[in-house]
Amino acid sequence: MAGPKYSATCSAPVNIAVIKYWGKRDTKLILPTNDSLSVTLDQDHLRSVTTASADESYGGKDRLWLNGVEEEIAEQGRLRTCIDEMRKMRSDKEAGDDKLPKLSSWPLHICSENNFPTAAGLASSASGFAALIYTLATLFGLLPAVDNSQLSRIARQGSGSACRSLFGGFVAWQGGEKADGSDSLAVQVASREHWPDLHALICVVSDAKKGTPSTAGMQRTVATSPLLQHRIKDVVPARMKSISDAIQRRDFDSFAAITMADSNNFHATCLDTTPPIFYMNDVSRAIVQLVEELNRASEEAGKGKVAAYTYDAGPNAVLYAPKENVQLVLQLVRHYFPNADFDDTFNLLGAGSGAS
Ligand code: 2P0
Repeated sequence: MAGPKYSATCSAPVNIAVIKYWGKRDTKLILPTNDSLSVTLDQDHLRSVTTASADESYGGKDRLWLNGVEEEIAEQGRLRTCIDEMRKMRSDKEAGDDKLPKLSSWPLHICSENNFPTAAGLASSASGFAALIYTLATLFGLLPAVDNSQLSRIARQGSGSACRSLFGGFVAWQGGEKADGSDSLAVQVASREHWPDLHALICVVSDAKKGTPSTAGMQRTVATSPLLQHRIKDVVPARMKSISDAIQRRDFDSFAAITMADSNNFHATCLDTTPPIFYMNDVSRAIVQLVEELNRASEEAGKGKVAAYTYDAGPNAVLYAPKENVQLVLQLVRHYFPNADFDDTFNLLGAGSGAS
């Protein structure tokens, strides 16, 4: 039997924030309490690949398979919102050209897969929603008239961090001020090619599922943490500017100092939450000490920082380092943590170009 006439396959990589998103001012539209900034990783290593097809013969409803298993598309859910928004864009396009096939009125079949084990404890919602939105934009023939920032506004409603995976390189999510979310979108700060020397290492400290899911955890922080208010008003705005400047200058020392400070500030707000949220474990903290010690010794010898650590809503360490330091960092981490499971360490040489 012939396949569907209209289908598209695209992929999007994972991104790792250096200025963290933590907190929503609107939970339905997914509008953040602060701006954030991330590095999009290499397409070859950690990415979601999505195929979407539209066909009149599919019958009543849209269907979704995640890593081969069919999932329910909840009526009030985020996925429904994303599909509806993309369909509306297609329907507007069809309204302006009656020769276009009416894809907007046909059911969709969507299959999404990650090329990394979900058990690795690495967030897949960012790459997953970015891949979904880019694939639907391709299927519906919306590109390039609709640009990636416009698409990021929709990906954001799937999962906040997903808006940043539409772009490669260094990406800011401008939180925006408007209540309708129209100014809450991602922009590229610098391309990957701007700073090819910067590399990322992911150390899988634990592949256990995290205790507090981010969506629930961040709203508990919004509701109870006085420190978060300080972070939103006084800490993040200055850091967004200084880390963007550091990226423009390819200044690793400043980039590393801000990245580590922001990771620590984010985990401090988690600890300041009632009841407190713990994402880092003893191994995570020992890696912090190792990197701090490496940097101190290097700076004492008149050289720059060797690496920077950052931790998301889990114990796994992401280390950023100039290429020349990657092997040293990898060797030291393996040497000092021989019993930890670093077999899953991803050596990310290079970073990708966003959704494609
Ligand atoms: C980030 N994280 O900036 C931060 C750092 C975790 C720690 O974005 O509720 O999965 O889907 O918008 O995007 C995790 O939050 O949350 C996250 P939702 P998301 O990468």
